[in-house]
Amino acid sequence: MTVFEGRFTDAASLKIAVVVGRFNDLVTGKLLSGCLDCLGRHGLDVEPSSKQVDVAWVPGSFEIPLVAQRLARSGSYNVVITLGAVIRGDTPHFDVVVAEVSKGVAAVARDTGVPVIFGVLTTDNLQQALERAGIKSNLGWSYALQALEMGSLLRGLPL
Ligand code: INI
Repeated sequence: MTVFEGRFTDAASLKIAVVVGRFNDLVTGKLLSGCLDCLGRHGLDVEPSSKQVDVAWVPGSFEIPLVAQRLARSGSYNVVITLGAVIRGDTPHFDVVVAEVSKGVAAVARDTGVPVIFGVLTTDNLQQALERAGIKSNLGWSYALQALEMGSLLRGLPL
């Protein structure tokens, strides 16, 4: 029996792209900080001169799948992390954006074979989003860990 499992001890050589939405950047900026902090503390180069971790900003979560797809298809990255914050308002816009970004991100991973981490917060209000972006915990950190695990796992799976 072969047990396939991602490791965190062999992940320091992974190439990672992060796609982050500017909409609600009070939240997404904090998710990005937590994400980069985690990657850096696992041995990846997250300095501005890094050739290992790249960051692409998009206007909002709706635009995330297109840019994630381009980066995943480039063959330059082992994993793509997506970061966004969709906060419920008084209109159905929330549901439209959430449906598109969640289905879009899943489709990119399946279509390209590159793992794409879904780091888009969907909350009822700004308070809930901020609690998940640094006030209580920072889910950006967790998304980075999941990226390392998936990058390591995929590298070990048969083609
Ligand atoms: N984009 C978000 O990332 N979060 C939101 O909460 C949001 N709301 O509520 O409207 C949002 N809208 C912008 C959308 O993602 C696109 O950028 C825009 O529609 C242009 O295509």
